[in-house]
Amino acid sequence: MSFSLSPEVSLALAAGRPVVALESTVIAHGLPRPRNLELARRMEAIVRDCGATPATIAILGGQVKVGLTDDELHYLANTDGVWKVSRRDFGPIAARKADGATTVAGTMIAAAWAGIKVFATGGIGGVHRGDRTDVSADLPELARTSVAVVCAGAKAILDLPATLEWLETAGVPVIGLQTDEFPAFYSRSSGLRLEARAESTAEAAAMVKAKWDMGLTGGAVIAAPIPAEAALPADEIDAAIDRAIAAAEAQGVKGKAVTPFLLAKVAELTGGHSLKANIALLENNARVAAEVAIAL
Ligand code: PSU
Ligand code: MN
Repeated sequence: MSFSLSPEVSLALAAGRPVVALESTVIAHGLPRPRNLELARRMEAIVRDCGATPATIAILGGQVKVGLTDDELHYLANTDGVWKVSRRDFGPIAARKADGATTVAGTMIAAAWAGIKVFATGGIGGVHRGDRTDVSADLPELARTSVAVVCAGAKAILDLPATLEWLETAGVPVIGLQTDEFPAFYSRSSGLRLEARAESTAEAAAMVKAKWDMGLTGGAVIAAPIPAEAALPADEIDAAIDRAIAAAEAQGVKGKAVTPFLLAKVAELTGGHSLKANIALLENNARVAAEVAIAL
């Protein structure tokens, strides 16, 4: 079996205690060193402080690990050449016995295998603005795999209206946590209306549970806006995103390299403001996800 649980996660699941899955692409490809390792440790600590067990997911030597040791987190955060693993990559990476960081889609697959229902990330992937044929594998995964994903919306580098339309067609509920709008990752509002608003993490959990209790499979998006004090003004971030997308097109950046390239470019163009915002929303999402896992 090429999936394995850490002893801590295994015990928590066996005892029916709440567990929160955490992804590793944000560690290996989404944030610069050494902020990536600090953030990974911080998210685990927040989940623990809230009373749930964190399960960071990655692939080491071809083995899918659900729950990492601190040494493993350190390795992942500081090693070059770690694969970015989405659904299509599981077979090749297992056969090659390589190391990989899981995306939202990849993390959902491993969480579902382990029986973990809630997962915290920064922002889900979606339909890209520059090239609309570039649709993140996160979207079809949300349609098929029964895990609730807590995020601050889709990354603002994306085409947010097209991403929401995709989710609607695929039947994925998008639940706004104390908001009627789809949050825009670095800022709290996008102007895009959501139909499902939850007043609390308990209500968001109830909406997801009701879906699954009715026999409807597939995931859900729980969208928590970035905390107000960390949000960036829309005009500052929009200008940086436009320039980042133009740079990606000019340099011919393609495929799975697009998202890491844009995130790094936006961080550079905002003088690190976007990085600060990204870390604040990730920490907030860890707390929200722990509350949802406890309520479930
Ligand atoms: N959110 C972040 N930082 C990230 C990502 C999301 O704040 O690095 C990652 C997630 O792992 C997501 C991936 O699944 O980007 C999407 O990549 P792509 O667009 O290539 O599907
Ligand atoms: Mn893509």
